[in-house]
Amino acid sequence: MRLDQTDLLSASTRTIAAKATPPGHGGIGIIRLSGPDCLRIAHELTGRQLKAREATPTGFHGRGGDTLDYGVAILFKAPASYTGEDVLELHCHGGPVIMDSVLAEVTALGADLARPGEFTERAFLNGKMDLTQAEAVADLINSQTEIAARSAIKSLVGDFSREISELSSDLGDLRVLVEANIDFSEEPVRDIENRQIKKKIEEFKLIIGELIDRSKPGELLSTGAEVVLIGAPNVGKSSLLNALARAERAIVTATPGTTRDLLEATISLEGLAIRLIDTAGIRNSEDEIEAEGMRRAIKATERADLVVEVRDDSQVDSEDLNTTGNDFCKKRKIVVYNKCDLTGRAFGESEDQDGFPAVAISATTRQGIEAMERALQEQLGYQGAREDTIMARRRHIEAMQHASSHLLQAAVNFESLDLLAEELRLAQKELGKITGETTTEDLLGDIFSTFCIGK
Ligand SMILES: Nc1nc2c(ncn2[C@@H]2O[C@H](COP(=O)(O)OP(=O)(O)OP(=O)(O)O)[C@@H](O)[C@H]2O)c(=O)[nH]1
Ligand SMILES: [Mg+2]
Repeated sequence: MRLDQTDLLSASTRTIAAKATPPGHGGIGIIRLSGPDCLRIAHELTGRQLKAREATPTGFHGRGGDTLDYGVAILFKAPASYTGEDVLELHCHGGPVIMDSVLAEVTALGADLARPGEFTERAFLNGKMDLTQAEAVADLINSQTEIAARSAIKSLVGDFSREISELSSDLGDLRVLVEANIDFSEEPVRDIENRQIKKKIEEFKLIIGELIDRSKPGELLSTGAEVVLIGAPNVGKSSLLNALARAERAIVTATPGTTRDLLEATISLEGLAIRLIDTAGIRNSEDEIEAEGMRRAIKATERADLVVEVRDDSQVDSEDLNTTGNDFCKKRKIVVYNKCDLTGRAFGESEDQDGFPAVAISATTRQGIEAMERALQEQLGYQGAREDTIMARRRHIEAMQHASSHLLQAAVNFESLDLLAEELRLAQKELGKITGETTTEDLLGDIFSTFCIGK
């Protein structure tokens, strides 16, 4: 259900303020306010009556009469603003001391510091955007690759919402047809209508299936993936990280036990951001620092999306990782045979003796690295973003899957019009969760709390 008028009123009684630009030194720093006190605060701070949507060069004055900064103020009158409320932007000089003093003044004049995502939350509550668009704002800000940003923009302008809304509205039409039949249930449902309804349900299932397929790469795009490189000392984990990152990020030496702590590098494979984590080599060691490094390495594999087990192909007798008591086999894993320039093993993708996907490479000559990149994408389930990839989140995909299983139930319960109507209603409700027509306060809290402050 869209939140009703009383919710809107209570949301807008507080005027909120936050820095809208990142901390640090910059040419300009913006403080943004939203809420009913914007006009009054603007007047008290600048001594002027601001005209809407006009950039006004002005001093920002403290209550004691001192000038805190000289900048530009812009007022956006409700409802033509980002949040749908009165919004005031104060463009200051971008230094932390100045920004802090102007923000402190604004709060002394009655504004509250905004919670993370509160501006966008208000935009949602005031009907300026639906929930997928609000989420796309965060995804756009957080996007780590150009392709991720492009997909987020499509969701932001409402492409995904539009597809869901159209589907939901068509589903609504079908419900009307079915429910009309319930009302006249003493009359047998005409065959032709029966066939029509069945056909429609099948169509909806196909459309949702296709939307889910287009969303899956999008989910990975928005979150990125974490891949941990693990293996015995000296097998070439750090060399592999450097080869994949195309930079000398990690120290490489011929001495086993070179890497002690976790080291990260982010790479982009066809728009997918992958956080690679290099780790300390696993072996039996009395060294306290090395032991802590290994503990961290094993911990890193627990939260990783994929483990890459690197083996030295020129040292066939090297200790098997699984004999060290750590069973990495439960994880999604790729085995990498490294140093194949020394052994002559054919470069490229294959399988290891336990059936794990394997790649033969040389981290130093870079042979097999492209096959390695392909294997990473395959094992992460990323087929590359297409023009129509949807920047989806897990909750969107789950809602679509639920809607799809209600449609399946609808088809099963076809003979009972009551059950059929109920399943269609539930399917429509799931779609409503995506755009935020049917949401709980908890869900909204979860979503907006992950935003940055000032957005
Ligand atoms: N010939 C050859 N040597 C390699 C290859 N990859 C790594 N090496 C060498 O193997 C040695 C160890 O490489 P590292 O990348 O430091 O190995 P590591 O697994 O990170 O080692 P630790 O940090 O000690 O666990 C270095 O002397 C590298 O130059 C390769 O593909 N071919
Ligand atoms: Mg290393």
